[in-house]
Amino acid sequence: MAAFTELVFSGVQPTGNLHLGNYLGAVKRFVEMQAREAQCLYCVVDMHAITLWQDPEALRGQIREVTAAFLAAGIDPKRSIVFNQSQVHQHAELAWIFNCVARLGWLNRMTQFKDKAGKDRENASIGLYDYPVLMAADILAYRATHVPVGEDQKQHLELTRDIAQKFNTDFAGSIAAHGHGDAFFPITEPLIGGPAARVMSLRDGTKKMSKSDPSDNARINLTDDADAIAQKIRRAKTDPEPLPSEVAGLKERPEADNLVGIYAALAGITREDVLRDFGGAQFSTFKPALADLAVTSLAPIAGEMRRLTADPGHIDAVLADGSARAEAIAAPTLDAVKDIVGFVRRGPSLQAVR
Ligand code: AQP
Repeated sequence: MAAFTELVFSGVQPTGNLHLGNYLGAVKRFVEMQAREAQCLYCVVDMHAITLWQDPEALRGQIREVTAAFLAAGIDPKRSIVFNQSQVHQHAELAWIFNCVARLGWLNRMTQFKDKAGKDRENASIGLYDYPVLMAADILAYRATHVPVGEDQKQHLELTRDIAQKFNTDFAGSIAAHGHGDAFFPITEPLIGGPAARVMSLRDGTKKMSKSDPSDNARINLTDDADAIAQKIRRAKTDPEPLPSEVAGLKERPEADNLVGIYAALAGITREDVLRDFGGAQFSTFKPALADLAVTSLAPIAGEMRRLTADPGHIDAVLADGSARAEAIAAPTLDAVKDIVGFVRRGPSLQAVR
Protein backbone atom coordinates (compact mmCIF):
# COMPACT_ATOMS: atom_id res chain seq x y z
CA MET A 1 0.00 0.00 0.00
CA ALA A 2 1.23 3.53 -0.79
CA ALA A 3 2.05 5.54 2.34
CA PHE A 4 -0.97 7.83 2.56
CA THR A 5 -1.38 10.06 5.60
CA GLU A 6 -5.17 9.91 5.39
CA LEU A 7 -7.21 6.73 5.48
CA VAL A 8 -10.87 7.05 4.55
CA PHE A 9 -13.39 4.37 5.54
CA SER A 10 -17.13 4.21 5.08
CA GLY A 11 -19.84 1.62 4.62
CA VAL A 12 -23.33 1.07 3.28
CA GLN A 13 -25.73 -1.64 4.45
CA PRO A 14 -27.07 -4.04 1.83
CA THR A 15 -30.62 -3.74 3.10
CA GLY A 16 -32.29 -3.03 -0.25
CA ASN A 17 -33.90 0.13 -1.69
CA LEU A 18 -30.67 2.10 -1.99
CA HIS A 19 -31.91 5.68 -2.36
CA LEU A 20 -30.99 9.25 -3.24
CA GLY A 21 -30.13 9.97 0.42
CA ASN A 22 -27.56 7.14 0.42
CA TYR A 23 -26.18 8.46 -2.85
CA LEU A 24 -25.92 12.16 -1.96
CA GLY A 25 -25.09 11.73 1.74
CA ALA A 26 -22.57 8.94 1.21
CA VAL A 27 -21.73 7.29 -2.14
CA LYS A 28 -21.28 10.50 -4.20
CA ARG A 29 -18.97 11.79 -1.50
CA PHE A 30 -17.03 8.49 -1.49
CA VAL A 31 -16.32 9.11 -5.16
CA GLU A 32 -15.16 12.67 -4.46
CA MET A 33 -12.83 11.48 -1.67
CA GLN A 34 -10.84 9.51 -4.26
CA ALA A 35 -9.35 12.82 -5.43
CA ARG A 36 -7.66 13.21 -2.02
CA GLU A 37 -4.24 11.90 -1.17
CA ALA A 38 -5.86 9.10 0.77
CA GLN A 39 -6.32 5.36 0.81
CA CYS A 40 -10.10 4.88 0.61
CA LEU A 41 -11.91 1.75 1.79
CA TYR A 42 -15.59 1.34 0.93
CA CYS A 43 -17.34 -1.53 2.59
CA VAL A 44 -20.65 -3.27 2.02
CA VAL A 45 -21.54 -3.85 5.67
CA ASP A 46 -23.39 -7.15 5.40
CA MET A 47 -22.83 -8.02 9.07
CA HIS A 48 -24.64 -4.82 10.01
CA ALA A 49 -27.47 -5.71 7.64
CA ILE A 50 -28.36 -8.91 9.54
CA THR A 51 -28.99 -6.99 12.77
CA LEU A 52 -32.50 -6.96 11.28
CA TRP A 53 -33.63 -10.24 9.63
CA GLN A 54 -32.71 -10.52 5.95
CA ASP A 55 -33.85 -13.16 3.52
CA PRO A 56 -30.58 -14.99 2.65
CA GLU A 57 -31.12 -15.10 -1.13
CA ALA A 58 -32.21 -11.45 -1.20
CA LEU A 59 -29.22 -10.47 0.95
CA ARG A 60 -26.75 -11.95 -1.55
CA GLY A 61 -28.41 -9.92 -4.31
CA GLN A 62 -28.39 -6.76 -2.20
CA ILE A 63 -24.67 -7.12 -1.43
CA ARG A 64 -23.98 -7.28 -5.16
CA GLU A 65 -26.35 -4.39 -5.80
CA VAL A 66 -24.59 -2.05 -3.35
CA THR A 67 -21.25 -3.05 -4.86
CA ALA A 68 -22.65 -2.29 -8.30
CA ALA A 69 -23.87 1.10 -7.05
CA PHE A 70 -20.38 1.92 -5.75
CA LEU A 71 -18.81 1.06 -9.10
CA ALA A 72 -21.55 2.67 -11.21
CA ALA A 73 -21.28 5.91 -9.23
CA GLY A 74 -17.57 6.12 -10.03
CA ILE A 75 -15.65 4.33 -7.28
CA ASP A 76 -12.60 2.85 -8.95
CA PRO A 77 -11.91 -0.57 -7.37
CA LYS A 78 -8.22 -0.33 -8.27
CA ARG A 79 -7.77 3.08 -6.65
CA SER A 80 -10.07 2.34 -3.69
CA ILE A 81 -10.63 -0.89 -1.79
CA VAL A 82 -14.18 -2.17 -2.32
CA PHE A 83 -15.16 -5.17 -0.20
CA ASN A 84 -17.80 -6.75 2.00
CA GLN A 85 -17.42 -6.83 5.74
CA SER A 86 -18.04 -10.54 6.35
CA GLN A 87 -14.99 -11.51 4.24
CA VAL A 88 -12.63 -9.76 6.68
CA HIS A 89 -12.89 -11.54 10.04
CA GLN A 90 -10.93 -8.84 11.85
CA HIS A 91 -14.08 -6.67 12.01
CA ALA A 92 -15.85 -9.20 14.24
CA GLU A 93 -12.77 -9.89 16.35
CA LEU A 94 -12.09 -6.24 17.04
CA ALA A 95 -15.78 -5.67 17.79
CA TRP A 96 -15.52 -8.24 20.60
CA ILE A 97 -12.53 -6.47 22.13
CA PHE A 98 -14.39 -3.15 21.83
CA ASN A 99 -17.42 -4.73 23.51
CA CYS A 100 -15.17 -4.97 26.53
CA VAL A 101 -14.11 -1.31 26.21
CA ALA A 102 -17.47 0.37 25.45
CA ARG A 103 -19.81 1.04 28.38
CA LEU A 104 -23.47 0.03 28.60
CA GLY A 105 -24.37 3.61 29.45
CA TRP A 106 -22.89 4.80 26.15
CA LEU A 107 -24.92 2.32 24.10
CA ASN A 108 -28.08 3.07 26.04
CA ARG A 109 -27.96 6.61 24.66
CA MET A 110 -27.92 5.56 20.97
CA THR A 111 -31.01 7.01 19.30
CA GLN A 112 -30.84 4.76 16.22
CA PHE A 113 -31.30 1.68 18.40
CA LYS A 114 -34.28 3.29 20.12
CA ASP A 115 -35.81 4.19 16.73
CA LYS A 116 -35.23 0.79 15.16
CA ALA A 117 -36.12 -1.34 18.18
CA GLY A 118 -39.27 0.72 18.70
CA LYS A 119 -41.59 -0.28 21.54
CA ASP A 120 -40.70 -3.99 21.41
CA ARG A 121 -37.17 -3.48 22.67
CA GLU A 122 -36.97 -6.84 24.48
CA ASN A 123 -37.41 -8.55 21.13
CA ALA A 124 -34.63 -6.63 19.30
CA SER A 125 -31.49 -8.57 18.40
CA ILE A 126 -28.37 -8.10 20.51
CA GLY A 127 -26.65 -7.31 17.19
CA LEU A 128 -28.92 -4.29 16.69
CA TYR A 129 -27.96 -3.01 20.14
CA ASP A 130 -24.27 -3.67 19.47
CA TYR A 131 -24.38 -2.14 15.97
CA PRO A 132 -22.36 0.98 16.88
CA VAL A 133 -19.57 -1.10 18.46
CA LEU A 134 -19.20 -3.14 15.26
CA MET A 135 -19.15 0.16 13.37
CA ALA A 136 -16.29 1.38 15.58
CA ALA A 137 -14.44 -1.85 14.77
CA ASP A 138 -15.05 -1.36 11.02
CA ILE A 139 -13.44 2.04 11.18
CA LEU A 140 -10.65 1.37 13.64
CA ALA A 141 -9.53 -1.97 12.15
CA TYR A 142 -7.99 0.30 9.51
CA ARG A 143 -7.16 3.10 11.96
CA ALA A 144 -9.19 5.30 9.61
CA THR A 145 -8.67 9.02 10.00
CA HIS A 146 -11.73 10.22 8.05
CA VAL A 147 -15.25 8.83 7.70
CA PRO A 148 -17.71 10.40 5.23
CA VAL A 149 -21.29 9.69 6.36
CA GLY A 150 -24.76 11.23 6.42
CA GLU A 151 -25.86 13.21 9.45
CA ASP A 152 -27.81 10.26 10.91
CA GLN A 153 -24.47 8.58 11.72
CA LYS A 154 -23.10 11.47 13.79
CA GLN A 155 -23.84 9.87 17.17
CA HIS A 156 -22.27 6.56 16.12
CA LEU A 157 -19.11 8.37 15.02
CA GLU A 158 -18.93 10.06 18.41
CA LEU A 159 -19.10 6.61 20.02
CA THR A 160 -16.23 5.45 17.79
CA ARG A 161 -14.17 8.38 19.03
CA ASP A 162 -15.06 7.53 22.67
CA ILE A 163 -14.04 3.89 22.19
CA ALA A 164 -10.72 4.88 20.57
CA GLN A 165 -10.02 7.35 23.37
CA LYS A 166 -10.85 4.85 26.13
CA PHE A 167 -8.76 2.10 24.53
CA ASN A 168 -5.82 4.52 24.22
CA THR A 169 -6.22 5.48 27.90
CA ASP A 170 -6.97 2.02 29.36
CA PHE A 171 -3.95 0.47 27.63
CA ALA A 172 -1.62 3.49 27.61
CA GLY A 173 1.24 1.63 29.31
CA SER A 174 1.03 -1.39 27.03
CA ILE A 175 0.64 0.80 23.92
CA ALA A 176 3.88 2.62 24.81
CA ALA A 177 5.63 -0.64 25.74
CA HIS A 178 4.80 -2.05 22.31
CA GLY A 179 6.32 0.95 20.59
CA HIS A 180 3.15 2.76 19.52
CA GLY A 181 3.80 6.01 21.37
CA ASP A 182 0.99 7.55 23.41
CA ALA A 183 -1.98 6.55 21.24
CA PHE A 184 -2.76 3.49 19.15
CA PHE A 185 -6.08 4.45 17.59
CA PRO A 186 -6.66 7.81 15.87
CA ILE A 187 -9.57 9.98 16.96
CA THR A 188 -11.43 9.68 13.68
CA GLU A 189 -12.78 12.79 11.96
CA PRO A 190 -16.39 12.50 10.79
CA LEU A 191 -16.95 14.16 7.41
CA ILE A 192 -20.59 15.20 7.54
CA GLY A 193 -21.84 18.12 5.56
CA GLY A 194 -22.75 19.63 2.25
CA PRO A 195 -26.28 20.41 1.14
CA ALA A 196 -27.45 16.77 1.34
CA ALA A 197 -26.11 15.56 4.69
CA ARG A 198 -29.73 14.68 5.53
CA VAL A 199 -32.01 14.13 2.55
CA MET A 200 -35.62 14.08 3.67
CA SER A 201 -38.65 12.09 2.51
CA LEU A 202 -40.39 13.45 -0.59
CA ARG A 203 -43.72 12.95 1.23
CA ASP A 204 -42.76 14.55 4.56
CA GLY A 205 -39.92 17.05 4.85
CA THR A 206 -39.52 16.34 8.57
CA LYS A 207 -38.67 12.63 8.08
CA LYS A 208 -35.37 11.22 6.76
CA MET A 209 -35.52 9.64 3.29
CA SER A 210 -35.35 6.01 4.26
CA LYS A 211 -35.05 2.51 2.84
CA SER A 212 -37.75 1.27 5.17
CA ASP A 213 -40.38 3.93 4.37
CA PRO A 214 -43.48 1.96 3.34
CA SER A 215 -44.21 4.53 0.61
CA ASP A 216 -41.99 4.09 -2.44
CA ASN A 217 -42.95 7.65 -3.43
CA ALA A 218 -41.10 8.94 -0.36
CA ARG A 219 -37.73 8.10 -1.90
CA ILE A 220 -35.95 8.04 -5.23
CA ASN A 221 -34.37 4.61 -5.56
CA LEU A 222 -31.06 4.36 -7.38
CA THR A 223 -32.69 1.75 -9.60
CA ASP A 224 -35.64 4.00 -10.62
CA ASP A 225 -35.94 4.76 -14.31
CA ALA A 226 -36.28 8.27 -15.76
CA ASP A 227 -40.11 8.21 -15.71
CA ALA A 228 -40.27 7.09 -12.09
CA ILE A 229 -37.77 9.77 -11.00
CA ALA A 230 -39.64 12.55 -12.83
CA GLN A 231 -43.01 11.38 -11.49
CA LYS A 232 -41.81 11.18 -7.87
CA ILE A 233 -40.39 14.71 -8.06
CA ARG A 234 -43.57 16.03 -9.70
CA ARG A 235 -45.61 14.50 -6.85
CA ALA A 236 -43.23 15.57 -4.08
CA LYS A 237 -44.97 17.44 -1.28
CA THR A 238 -44.40 21.21 -1.35
CA ASP A 239 -46.07 24.35 -0.02
CA PRO A 240 -47.92 26.96 -2.09
CA GLU A 241 -45.29 29.74 -1.81
CA PRO A 242 -42.68 30.50 -4.50
CA LEU A 243 -39.04 29.78 -3.65
CA PRO A 244 -37.40 32.49 -1.55
CA SER A 245 -34.34 34.36 -2.82
CA GLU A 246 -32.41 33.89 0.45
CA VAL A 247 -31.56 30.66 2.31
CA ALA A 248 -33.06 32.15 5.50
CA GLY A 249 -36.43 32.03 3.72
CA LEU A 250 -36.25 28.19 3.65
CA LYS A 251 -36.54 28.02 7.43
CA GLU A 252 -39.88 26.52 8.51
CA ARG A 253 -40.32 25.21 4.92
CA PRO A 254 -38.87 21.69 5.22
CA GLU A 255 -40.09 20.37 1.86
CA ALA A 256 -38.81 23.40 -0.08
CA ASP A 257 -35.52 23.25 1.82
CA ASN A 258 -35.18 19.56 0.96
CA LEU A 259 -35.76 19.99 -2.77
CA VAL A 260 -33.36 22.95 -2.94
CA GLY A 261 -30.76 20.90 -1.02
CA ILE A 262 -31.19 17.96 -3.42
CA TYR A 263 -30.77 20.27 -6.42
CA ALA A 264 -27.65 21.83 -4.89
CA ALA A 265 -26.06 18.47 -4.10
CA LEU A 266 -26.79 17.01 -7.55
CA ALA A 267 -25.42 20.11 -9.28
CA GLY A 268 -22.42 20.40 -6.94
CA ILE A 269 -23.38 23.95 -5.90
CA THR A 270 -24.73 25.60 -2.72
CA ARG A 271 -28.32 26.35 -1.70
CA GLU A 272 -27.46 30.06 -2.18
CA ASP A 273 -26.49 29.35 -5.81
CA VAL A 274 -29.77 27.51 -6.40
CA LEU A 275 -31.82 30.38 -4.98
CA ARG A 276 -29.87 32.89 -7.06
CA ASP A 277 -31.23 31.08 -10.13
CA PHE A 278 -34.67 30.06 -8.84
CA GLY A 279 -35.57 32.63 -6.13
CA GLY A 280 -39.14 33.81 -6.79
CA ALA A 281 -39.91 30.79 -9.04
CA GLN A 282 -42.98 28.62 -8.46
CA PHE A 283 -42.55 24.87 -7.90
CA SER A 284 -44.20 24.39 -11.30
CA THR A 285 -40.96 25.83 -12.74
CA PHE A 286 -38.49 24.43 -10.22
CA LYS A 287 -39.70 20.81 -10.12
CA PRO A 288 -39.22 20.11 -13.85
CA ALA A 289 -35.70 21.60 -13.65
CA LEU A 290 -34.95 19.39 -10.64
CA ALA A 291 -36.42 16.34 -12.39
CA ASP A 292 -34.23 16.97 -15.45
CA LEU A 293 -31.14 17.30 -13.29
CA ALA A 294 -31.99 14.19 -11.27
CA VAL A 295 -32.64 12.11 -14.39
CA THR A 296 -29.42 13.32 -16.05
CA SER A 297 -27.41 12.50 -12.90
CA LEU A 298 -29.05 9.24 -11.84
CA ALA A 299 -30.22 7.46 -15.00
CA PRO A 300 -26.65 6.61 -16.13
CA ILE A 301 -25.93 5.16 -12.68
CA ALA A 302 -29.08 2.99 -12.81
CA GLY A 303 -28.12 1.80 -16.31
CA GLU A 304 -24.59 0.91 -15.24
CA MET A 305 -25.91 -0.86 -12.12
CA ARG A 306 -28.14 -3.01 -14.33
CA ARG A 307 -25.18 -3.86 -16.57
CA LEU A 308 -22.96 -4.75 -13.61
CA THR A 309 -25.51 -6.82 -11.69
CA ALA A 310 -26.03 -8.94 -14.81
CA ASP A 311 -22.48 -10.24 -14.23
CA PRO A 312 -22.36 -11.36 -10.56
CA GLY A 313 -19.07 -13.18 -11.19
CA HIS A 314 -17.34 -9.87 -11.91
CA ILE A 315 -18.80 -8.26 -8.78
CA ASP A 316 -17.76 -11.20 -6.62
CA ALA A 317 -14.23 -10.96 -8.03
CA VAL A 318 -14.09 -7.23 -7.12
CA LEU A 319 -15.22 -8.07 -3.57
CA ALA A 320 -12.72 -10.93 -3.23
CA ASP A 321 -9.84 -8.73 -4.39
CA GLY A 322 -10.93 -5.86 -2.13
CA SER A 323 -11.38 -8.15 0.86
CA ALA A 324 -7.84 -9.54 0.49
CA ARG A 325 -6.43 -5.99 0.28
CA ALA A 326 -8.53 -4.85 3.25
CA GLU A 327 -7.39 -7.83 5.32
CA ALA A 328 -3.76 -7.00 4.57
CA ILE A 329 -4.32 -3.69 6.41
CA ALA A 330 -6.59 -4.97 9.19
CA ALA A 331 -4.53 -8.07 10.13
CA PRO A 332 -1.46 -6.21 11.49
CA THR A 333 -3.76 -3.84 13.38
CA LEU A 334 -5.45 -6.81 15.06
CA ASP A 335 -2.11 -8.46 15.82
CA ALA A 336 -0.97 -5.25 17.51
CA VAL A 337 -4.27 -4.94 19.43
CA LYS A 338 -3.92 -8.53 20.69
CA ASP A 339 -0.38 -7.80 21.89
CA ILE A 340 -1.51 -4.58 23.55
CA VAL A 341 -4.42 -6.30 25.32
CA GLY A 342 -2.15 -9.12 26.51
CA PHE A 343 -3.28 -12.09 24.41
CA VAL A 344 -0.82 -14.80 23.44
CA ARG A 345 -1.03 -15.42 19.72
CA ARG A 346 0.61 -17.53 17.06
CA GLY A 347 3.65 -15.95 15.42
CA PRO A 348 6.06 -13.45 16.90
CA SER A 349 4.53 -10.68 18.96
CA LEU A 350 5.07 -7.23 17.53
CA GLN A 351 7.12 -6.36 20.61
CA ALA A 352 9.53 -9.22 19.88
CA VAL A 353 9.72 -8.17 16.24
CA ARG A 354 10.55 -4.59 17.15
N1 AQP B 1 -31.64 10.39 4.11
C1 AQP B 1 -30.32 10.41 4.08
N2 AQP B 1 -29.65 11.55 3.78
C2 AQP B 1 -28.29 11.57 3.75
N3 AQP B 1 -27.52 10.49 4.01
C3 AQP B 1 -28.16 9.34 4.31
N4 AQP B 1 -27.71 8.11 4.62
C4 AQP B 1 -28.75 7.29 4.84
N5 AQP B 1 -29.90 7.95 4.70
C5 AQP B 1 -29.57 9.24 4.37
C6 AQP B 1 -26.29 7.75 4.65
O1 AQP B 1 -26.10 6.65 3.78
C7 AQP B 1 -25.01 5.85 4.29
C8 AQP B 1 -25.43 4.41 4.31
O2 AQP B 1 -26.43 4.27 5.29
P1 AQP B 1 -27.04 2.91 5.76
O3 AQP B 1 -26.45 1.82 5.01
O4 AQP B 1 -27.04 2.85 7.25
O5 AQP B 1 -28.48 3.12 5.23
P2 AQP B 1 -29.79 3.75 5.77
O6 AQP B 1 -30.53 4.27 4.55
O7 AQP B 1 -29.61 4.67 6.92
O8 AQP B 1 -30.39 2.37 6.12
P3 AQP B 1 -31.28 1.64 7.07
O9 AQP B 1 -30.93 2.02 8.46
O10 AQP B 1 -31.28 0.21 6.66
O11 AQP B 1 -32.65 2.08 6.66
P4 AQP B 1 -33.59 3.23 7.10
O12 AQP B 1 -33.13 4.45 6.33
O13 AQP B 1 -34.88 2.72 6.60
O14 AQP B 1 -33.50 3.36 8.57
C9 AQP B 1 -24.68 6.41 5.67
O15 AQP B 1 -23.53 7.23 5.57
C10 AQP B 1 -25.89 7.23 6.02
O16 AQP B 1 -25.56 8.30 6.88
